[in-house]
Amino acid sequence: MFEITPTTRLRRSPFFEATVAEGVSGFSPYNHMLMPTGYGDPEGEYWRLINGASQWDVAVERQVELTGPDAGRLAQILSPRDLTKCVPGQGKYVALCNHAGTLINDPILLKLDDNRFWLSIADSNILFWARAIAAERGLNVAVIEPDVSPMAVQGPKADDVVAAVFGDWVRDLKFFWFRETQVEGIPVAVARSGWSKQGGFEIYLMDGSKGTALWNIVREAGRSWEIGPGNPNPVERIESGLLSYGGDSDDTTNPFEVRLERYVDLDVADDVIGIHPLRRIRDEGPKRHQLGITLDGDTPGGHHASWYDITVGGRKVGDMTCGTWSYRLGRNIGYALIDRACRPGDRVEVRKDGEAIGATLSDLPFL
Ligand code: THG
Repeated sequence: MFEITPTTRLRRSPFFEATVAEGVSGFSPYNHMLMPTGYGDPEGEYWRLINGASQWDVAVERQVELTGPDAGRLAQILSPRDLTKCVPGQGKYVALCNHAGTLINDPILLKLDDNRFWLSIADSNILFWARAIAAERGLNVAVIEPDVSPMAVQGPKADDVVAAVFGDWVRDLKFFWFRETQVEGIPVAVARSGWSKQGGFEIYLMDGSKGTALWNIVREAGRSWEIGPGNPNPVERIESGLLSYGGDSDDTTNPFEVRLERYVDLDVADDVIGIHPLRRIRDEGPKRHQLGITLDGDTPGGHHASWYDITVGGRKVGDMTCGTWSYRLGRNIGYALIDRACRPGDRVEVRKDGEAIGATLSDLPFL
């Protein structure tokens, strides 16, 4: 076997040492950083997320800060979701598109005040993109990466853990809303957020030298609820229907194809990037859509590291973009990015390692 050679271009998170102390067993590059991908017990880590509290280093969700008089204008130009009603302390899930209406990232936008926003990004370079757009549009705004690193606490016990650290006010936070505060002198923002459907929070560390300290504060507070380490969980997120940008999307995917139409407001201003092609795609109807797919058989299969062709009668109709063994369903499930003519209930084949595996399409989410 081989190893990934360390370089300064594959940045470590402020929580890196803490995750090593927890026994991290793997990493994957994400946004030019190392993202923990497990702690040696995939099934145990899954059930901890479903039944308890799971602590994640998600500093790879890097922040792009927009600051200045035109920060709000730039945020709206970048996002085809109407932001006029977004107020300080509120976050929103947004679908960034390019000039062709192709999805280029799906960040959470946090409005800190009228002149300051964070885009908490998925895996693509939005710092370069936002700077280029700001310059081309002549906007008075600085685009920088602040010293901000998210840590997630997810699962049904997450409310108790995070309330034990910060107080009961966190229980009243609405989804994607956040508040700036501090714990033992460490500056943070606490948001109800996270890439699972089990509920929970994200704690945005605002001092990268305090990663281990913050990790251990949460870990200690979580003892009573048997908190333990985890990571954005590929099994739970597929069961729950969450999108993985760059995993389930390719270089031509638009938001309508991957169930993000709720986040596209077609009547935003004409200067919003991609809005013209998005209006046209909406009128004509997207060519593909995203469905669930369940493989025949009940032998646990592995995770996907590539897309597999989906065929009907030997003809390719789409791609299986992700797949996993579902512990709760006892089946191999995944997503299909597939011709609009294919419908839930249809039978298809997945071409995997020279085999044709029978499968059935379904609506999402699975659970
Ligand atoms: N946390 C932070 N930044 C992130 C992510 C995160 N950046 C990248 C990536 N994850 C963004 N992707 C998503 C995708 C879906 C959701 C959150 C982040 C999500 N969706 C819910 C749903 O689809 O049901 C609810 C959306 C809504 O109600 O608007 O939660 O995890 N900091």
